[in-house]
Amino acid sequence: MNITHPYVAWESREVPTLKQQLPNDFENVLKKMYEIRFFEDEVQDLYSAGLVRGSTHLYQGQEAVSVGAISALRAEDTMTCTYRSHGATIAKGAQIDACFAELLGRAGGLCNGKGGSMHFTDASIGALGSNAIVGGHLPIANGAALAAKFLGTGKVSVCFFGDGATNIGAFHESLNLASLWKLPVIFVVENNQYGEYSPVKSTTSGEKIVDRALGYAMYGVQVDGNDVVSMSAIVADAADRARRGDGPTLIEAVTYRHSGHSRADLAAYRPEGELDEWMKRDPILLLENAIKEFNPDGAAIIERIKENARTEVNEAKNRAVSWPEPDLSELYTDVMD
Ligand SMILES: Cc1ncc(C[n+]2csc(CCOP(=O)(O)OP(=O)(O)O)c2C)c(N)n1
Ligand SMILES: [Mg+2]
Repeated sequence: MNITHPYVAWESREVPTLKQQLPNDFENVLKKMYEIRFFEDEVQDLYSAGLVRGSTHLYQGQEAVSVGAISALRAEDTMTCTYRSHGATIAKGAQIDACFAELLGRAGGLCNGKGGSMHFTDASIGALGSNAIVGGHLPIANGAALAAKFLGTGKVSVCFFGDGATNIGAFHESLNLASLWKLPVIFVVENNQYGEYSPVKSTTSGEKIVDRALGYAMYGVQVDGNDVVSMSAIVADAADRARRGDGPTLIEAVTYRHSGHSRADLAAYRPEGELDEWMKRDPILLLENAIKEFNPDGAAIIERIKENARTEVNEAKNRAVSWPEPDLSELYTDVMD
């Protein structure tokens, strides 16, 4: 299928890559990616130690998507995401100790320890919520965008969701309305190749998910989600268009989750060698390689940033572990009756 429709004209656009340039602020970008990676590695350990109730969905391998996207946005822009939420929420600027505390059910957590892994939310930084209902947050992203348009704040609403969500009614309803009303939304589908346990090709019609933009007269672009420079450039363009009043964009970020769907899933359904191939394109490795390529002191810079991130994440975990659970008198606060 060869689509040459104007709305997917970006297919032929030159997208900058890590082979050509570093992110402007490459030290901070790398640090954020390490923070997310080390955070998720710690979460795996905390979960195995029985300290995390419920399940968790880890983000290792997808760091460049949210870090790249959010690096192209303004602090006041809003963000919504799925239950695989730790990465996007940290990328948006959440305090890491408060994230650990939320997972551990401690007071001082993002939601006072009452939401857990699948409900990371921090409205003070524009992280408007993580959602366990697949596709459930796309209408919420539209709502944030409608508010921005109505109030004239100039804010953009970025919405991260999985490939599986593109088969849900709320995806289609939200894209339709966002396009019709020219809402300042950026829909970022993180195509990590799998739904819960099924390969995307076994559940999703069409050649590329991004082609679905066409049905809603919306700009769409497929991008290498493991290349933080490409991610950032495409989101910067989408944000410009949104702020100009030209409406939403669908971005398909092609990426891979390194671990199983959730902690109960060993991902035995993956073909042999697939993970190894993707590990060669680990988004952190790609950025490290580019830093070494473009900077004679690259290796030393990388080591310094890595150690800083490791120490900060470790200290944040130790703080959160020492915090108390919410007081019993808090049982009925922050809940709906
Ligand atoms: C409406 C709804 N249907 C089914 C589920 C069960 N479920 C949880 S995660 C998931 C897979 C979603 O895959 P994808 O959108 O690709 O996101 P990923 O987990 O890969 O990030 C499913 C079917 C759910 N939570 N909500
Ligand atoms: Mg998926």
